[in-house]
Amino acid sequence: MIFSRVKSLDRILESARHNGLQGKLGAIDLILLGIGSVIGTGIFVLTSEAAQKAGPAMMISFVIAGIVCGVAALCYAELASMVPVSGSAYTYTYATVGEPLAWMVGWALVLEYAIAGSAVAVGWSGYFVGQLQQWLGITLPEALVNGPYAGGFVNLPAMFISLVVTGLLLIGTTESARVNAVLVIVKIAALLLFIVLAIPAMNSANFHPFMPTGLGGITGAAASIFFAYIGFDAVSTAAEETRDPQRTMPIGLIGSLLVCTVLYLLVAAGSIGFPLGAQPLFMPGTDHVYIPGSIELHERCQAIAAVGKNPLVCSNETLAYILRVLGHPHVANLLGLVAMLSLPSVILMMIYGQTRIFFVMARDGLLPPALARIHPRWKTPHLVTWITGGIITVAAALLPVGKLADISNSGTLFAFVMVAIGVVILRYREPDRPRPFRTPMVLPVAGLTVIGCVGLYVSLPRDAMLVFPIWSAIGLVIYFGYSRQASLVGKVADGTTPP
Ligand code: ALA
Repeated sequence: MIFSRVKSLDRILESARHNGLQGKLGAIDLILLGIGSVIGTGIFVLTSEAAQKAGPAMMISFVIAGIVCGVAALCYAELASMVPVSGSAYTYTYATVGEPLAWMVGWALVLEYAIAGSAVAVGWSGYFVGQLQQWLGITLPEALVNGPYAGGFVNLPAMFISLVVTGLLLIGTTESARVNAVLVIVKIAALLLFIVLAIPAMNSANFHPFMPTGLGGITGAAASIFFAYIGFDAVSTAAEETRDPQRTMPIGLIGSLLVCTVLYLLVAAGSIGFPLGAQPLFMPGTDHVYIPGSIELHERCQAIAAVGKNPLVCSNETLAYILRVLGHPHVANLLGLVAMLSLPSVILMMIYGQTRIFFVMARDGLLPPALARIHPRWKTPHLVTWITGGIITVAAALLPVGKLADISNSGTLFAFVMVAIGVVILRYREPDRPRPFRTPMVLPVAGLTVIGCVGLYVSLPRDAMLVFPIWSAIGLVIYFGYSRQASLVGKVADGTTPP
């Protein structure tokens, strides 16, 4: 039963032709869309969490996570160019292994996109709070800028930004894509400025000890910093709004990931080499490091700050902090401002990706059809946008950034595995279907994707690892309780609806 109800590719392409969405985006728009969703909280904030887990060896963690995303992107590119319709991994799974697993992927993508949106909103909040202090001298109460798991009550700035971005998306894609393009350019400029100032100031002595937490620390940091790379697949969710998607999809996916990987490695090197280094904080008398985002680490950081020190791993606005230590306070404030202005574009892409996946699932009958309704004036799926915005706002209000990122990673890793399996199945099942982009060395590349994703998943903290099976179990109850009966593909198979 688990491999039942495979949706034919021709049928998928046919239903996309009557979608109501408009094809407006070109290759450059897609690369900007990709970079817009990839560069965000991961590099601007989670660099310090990666340092807390792996120390200077986080460089290796960045490389591992980049390789896993690189091979996954090669698989995505083949499917996105063959099946240029909204829905990304969900749609590909529907066409390869069938409805139950497609539902599971769609359900897992809620973790990827919605929870990632929340993580970025919390990352934004850190920069916002820092900027308020730097420019206006205003310090917001701790209880109102941290959720309960990070020693506060509610993260108000994160809630605020989630709601603003939801409103922006309701107005429509074109306006949002244009704003996104400007912000991406500013964001890249800020990272380049960081690299230009931090790399020459690097001190190689700070790279020792290189692996203070051993191999376990490196894989743990890779599983978390994986978050910094996700989002490139959001490009594929925009397929139905793209001109000439067969050509532009692979360019958008691989191009955006390449640009980001190069920038990340340089930023990571600069962060390790700066005068204070990137060594983790150990619990006194043990060889265990504090868990990033935990109340214990928060308290230890406050105690250290009270005596006038502030290690990298305690900073909520990592890159700006490094520049301050390097003696560039104005550039640091500028970078903080850029992060504050540009991270919302990442939230925007996450909500955008999520709404389009809900939209396609509703169009397939797996979610109530009202969700696929398009707003008459704005031409956007307004109901799903509100629902997604609501989920993101609540999660951002309550949880710390690292936990949200880890949870998001667990769903993403599952989706990547299904895409890698899907690409191989389709090679065997439909070898003659035109493939504008072919994944090179498909078996080793898909195999590496699966092994890499499973390896990263088992390296996640235990609570993040547990969220995924629990979330999937809830998903299965909804599938067998509602979606299986309501599915259009199912109705065609039963003969209740003509094909
Ligand atoms: N990769 C995106 C970020 O780091 C989700 O914010």
